[in-house]
Amino acid sequence: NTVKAIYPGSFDPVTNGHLDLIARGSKIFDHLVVAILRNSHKNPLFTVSERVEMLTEAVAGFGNVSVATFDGLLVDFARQEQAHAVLRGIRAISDYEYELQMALMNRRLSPELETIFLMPDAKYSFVSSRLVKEVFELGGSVDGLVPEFVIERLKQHVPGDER
Ligand code: COD
Repeated sequence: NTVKAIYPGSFDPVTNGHLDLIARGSKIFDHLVVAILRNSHKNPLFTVSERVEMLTEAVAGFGNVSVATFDGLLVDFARQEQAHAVLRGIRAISDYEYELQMALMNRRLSPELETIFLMPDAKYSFVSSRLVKEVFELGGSVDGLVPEFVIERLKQHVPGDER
């Protein structure tokens, strides 16, 4: 009996907080699928293919982690993948309310699919894709918060960046 989980998100871009969660998830589940939402209402900085490339590079060291994209409802994608669980991260109390709403809505849509929450190492509890982008765009350092190759990609997206 193998247990498969989906770790869904925007990953715009992947951060070391996401990777901390992926590392924890890869130890618990037999297979973990990191799934990037395609049709987000958010206005992303990176295209879906750039996010796939970055995540693929980031998870290359894990034998049981793959990268996919999905459209539409997460529960439909999970069913299609024959996944047993959804993995989500809780950084602070502020994440909890939104995560609880989604988990309970997903349970209503697909009662067998469990949402499992893990918390990252405390040193990543303040890291978000949104703040990484904002700090970088305003000239601040994001060293240690995202993989090196993400910093290289961020440089390509900020016009005239001399770093
Ligand atoms: N440390 C640990 N975990 C973290 C960190 C960190 N520093 N940063 C983020 N995380 C966690 C987040 O808490 C989240 O669990 C996950 O990593 C991904 O984060 P994001 O921000 O990339 O992803 P979101 O929150 O934008 O993803 C939202 C979904 C794509 C999952 C959601 O919109 C969805 O399922 N959409 C599909 C349509 C659908 O089914 N809608 C109904 C939902 S009830």
